[in-house]
Amino acid sequence: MITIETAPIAGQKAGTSGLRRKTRDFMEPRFLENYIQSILNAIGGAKGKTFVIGGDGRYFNADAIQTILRMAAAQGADAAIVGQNGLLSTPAASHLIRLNKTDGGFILSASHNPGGIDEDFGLKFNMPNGGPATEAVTNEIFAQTQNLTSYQTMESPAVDLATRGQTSLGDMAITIVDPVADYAALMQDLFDFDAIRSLFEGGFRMAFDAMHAITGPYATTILEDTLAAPKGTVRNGIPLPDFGGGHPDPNPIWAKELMQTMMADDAPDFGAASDGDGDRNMIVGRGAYVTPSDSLAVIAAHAHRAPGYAKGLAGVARSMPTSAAVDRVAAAKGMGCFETPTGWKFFGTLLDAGKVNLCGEESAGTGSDHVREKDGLWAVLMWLNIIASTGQSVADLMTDHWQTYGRNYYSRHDYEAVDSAIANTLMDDLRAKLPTLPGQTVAGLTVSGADEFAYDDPVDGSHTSGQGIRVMFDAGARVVLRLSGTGTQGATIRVYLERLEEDPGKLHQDAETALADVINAANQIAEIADRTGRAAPDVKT
Ligand code: G16
Repeated sequence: MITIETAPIAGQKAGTSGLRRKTRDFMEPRFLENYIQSILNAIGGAKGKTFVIGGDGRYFNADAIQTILRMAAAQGADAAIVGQNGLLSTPAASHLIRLNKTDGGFILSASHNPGGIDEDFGLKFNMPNGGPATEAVTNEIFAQTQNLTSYQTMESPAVDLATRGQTSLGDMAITIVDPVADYAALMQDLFDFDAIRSLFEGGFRMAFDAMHAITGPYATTILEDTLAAPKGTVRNGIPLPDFGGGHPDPNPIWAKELMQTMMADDAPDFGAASDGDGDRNMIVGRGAYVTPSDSLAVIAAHAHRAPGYAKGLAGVARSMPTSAAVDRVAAAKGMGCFETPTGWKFFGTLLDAGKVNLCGEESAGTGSDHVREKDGLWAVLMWLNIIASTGQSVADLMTDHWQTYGRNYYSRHDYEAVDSAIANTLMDDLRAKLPTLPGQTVAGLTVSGADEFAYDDPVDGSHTSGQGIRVMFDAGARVVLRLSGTGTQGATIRVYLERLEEDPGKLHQDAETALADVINAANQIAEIADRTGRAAPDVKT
């Protein structure tokens, strides 16, 4: 073991999901080492512990893993379980942490952000329950980064990550595992693989866009090799360090080719995509895009069709900016329903306590208590199971759903790379005028309430404030504004727009049209165009 003197590096503060920075920042001397040491200090050291380690394969993934292995071995860790070639999807890492009852895991990913030496990299620590570090641990890691004076590592040649099986580093045992096998077995336990296989054998056609990212090997093994989907169902299935130069974010903007395929006359029956690290998903039927909020609601309504959920759901949870579509299903079916801040880490206590077994977010994340992360392929398999069990198309499932529960029209507008000072002032000024808003009529909508979301965790009692500004209008309309916690450049202002429609004759409008008044109200209240100088958002999803 060698001890290297260091000094705190400013700003090593985790955002919504771990530390995300430009790759070149992570490659600066001591940047990665400082953060790893801060994690190890925050969790009481590495001695005697076993960690899962893997990432989404982006540029610098393998180098970062070697650094983690050296530091863990030098500091007395017992064992490490590493995905072959350093690859593990985020949900597969969560599963391995739980399956092997380890002390947690290091996941290397900046999720849906682009990869490459000039793009983004990230690192997060997951807890022994398989879920992202809680707020308390995250805060402790940050505190450690501010007081660090040294870190411990060792000198050693690089560990061979390409060969499966046992190896070691110093006294630490290392197992290099197939990244896919255990995860695929878990999916087989949860879903009716025979029914889904029959669907494909009957000529059902699907297009899955892995976006040159981590889900390629998982989707190929499960969909094509196990469920008999035709070869070529999985597109862009080889993970690349720069994701082919793309933006591996599964939404209609960044998965444009898939959207074009699905909107064409000869479209397949079903389309789906997943993101850089495999925890996000996009669901699209022939001519029918499903918003993440609607997907969550449909899954809540139909999950009992999958064998792993046959007993029904105890409860559901959604992040605050996610639409209330799932709340309507929960109310109708008598399930518990929870509203949490943005970030999967806030679902952990509810899942561990058995209060909920389905969670979802507007940011294309859906998952259940099978792991403690959102899970892209899980959502895709759930939809396939629902389609196989109901015999309905995606479009028909959506129509039925809206007729039963009403439709929560929904859209998110993102203003990216805004000057941070301008974005912060916009939010500060909006916060200051919240008390004056109720009763005012803006763009024809009357404000019924306005506040800044704060959360009291019903399980561990922790309090989290400053989680987004919400303005509620009469008749089920709402605007939420918050600043993204996952960007690496300036600030991203997210504007979440929603309106409930219960008139059966108005369930099939274009969302932007249906939300026109809400969009106008948001712009007037927050003065977005004036303050940012942007006439329109950069991304609408
Ligand atoms: C992360 C979190 C999600 C969150 C999303 C968006 O997703 O895990 O819980 O909803 O960021 O966060 P923000 O609006 O702050 O950018 P991922 O897929 O990037 O890990």
